[in-house]
Amino acid sequence: MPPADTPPNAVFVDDPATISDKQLLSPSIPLICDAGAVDVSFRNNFNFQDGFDGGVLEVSYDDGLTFQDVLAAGGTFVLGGYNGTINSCCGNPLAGRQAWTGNSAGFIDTTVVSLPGGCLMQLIVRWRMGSDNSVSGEGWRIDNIDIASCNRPPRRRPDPRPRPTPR
Ligand SMILES: [Ca+2]
Ligand SMILES: [Ca+2]
Repeated sequence: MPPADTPPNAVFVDDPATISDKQLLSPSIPLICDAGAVDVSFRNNFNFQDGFDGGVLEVSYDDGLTFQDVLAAGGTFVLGGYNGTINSCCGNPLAGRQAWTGNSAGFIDTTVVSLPGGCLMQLIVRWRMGSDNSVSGEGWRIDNIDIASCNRPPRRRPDPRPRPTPR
């Protein structure tokens, strides 16, 4: 698989033939009141043992105390959502969950997830890869991560039009 979408590098994790649970966390991002949706986008390149190893995207709104899948948190994939389910047979920590699995055959279209905004919360986004107890894959590469929250400016009232002065 190509090593990076934008040279020289990308985040990489291997897919071993043993049970593993590996995570990449974003910095803790403060969400202010009335913030709009949080959009997370990234480029995704994976080659996992199909259906047995895979990756998911999780989110915490309490500064890392608890995480849940972006879909359980009310997020929606705008592009590039999960493409399979992890088999429950063989010890994968992500057993039974929807995930990215199999071979994407290189970097695929930007994945975008739209997450609910919040008020005075600490948001952390977590990429998490789980593998089961046999058969390795190449792994997972992630590049060009962008996390954006748009707090729309308050609508301005149009200035009153000056009335023509009667003459
Ligand atoms: Ca890069
Ligand atoms: Ca495996």
